[in-house]
Amino acid sequence: MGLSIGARPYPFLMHPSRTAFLVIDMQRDFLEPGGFGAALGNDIGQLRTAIMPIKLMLDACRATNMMVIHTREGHRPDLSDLSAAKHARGRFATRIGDAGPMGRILVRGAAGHEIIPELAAQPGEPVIDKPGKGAFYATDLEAILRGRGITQLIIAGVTTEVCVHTTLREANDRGFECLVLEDGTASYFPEFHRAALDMACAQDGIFGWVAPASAVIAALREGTES
Ligand code: C5J
Repeated sequence: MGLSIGARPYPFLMHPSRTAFLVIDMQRDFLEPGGFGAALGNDIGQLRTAIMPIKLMLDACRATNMMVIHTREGHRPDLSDLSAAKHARGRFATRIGDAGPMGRILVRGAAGHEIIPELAAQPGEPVIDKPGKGAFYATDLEAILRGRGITQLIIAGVTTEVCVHTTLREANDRGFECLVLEDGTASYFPEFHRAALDMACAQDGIFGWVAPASAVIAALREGTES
């Protein structure tokens, strides 16, 4: 029994009561001017295409009581959970922990660390603060998912080839079935976005499935288990 979703490389059988919608790092620091993404020289406009598909998916999950979890990449104010290697990466003037227009970059409590207002978490939706790229590294995400009996993840957020892909791989190795939303993810580099999605479902689903948000939303709305 389950809901059949048209996906690559073949239909995904979703069981909503065992599925969580995992929204990765839709933070002001990545999507708004003056944040970490912009400080690294990226065109933040590339990421904003993911906002509406995620919003529609959030609406559908909330209407059908499907579990929603958000993540935020960032660090403690004393930066004790920031490795020297991550801190030193890149050769830009502004680094993690430095002051920016939205407060200290990628630091918990700063305005830039918050989820963009359009996609803010609702009461009861866990928000996982993660110091790494993967959402399972140094977090209690796995315990929360296991505690709720979750076996399937619909993954969205930014960026496709960095935090989304790292999380997809971590989840895959932990035995979760994963579907990535192709229009609910985005990259500063469109060619990386396309390649990351192709990599996710190559070899008959090496890491999982890929589908547009509309396919998942239609199945959820229809709700007819096959
Ligand atoms: C990056 C992320 N790209 N959330 N973080 O540094 O993908």
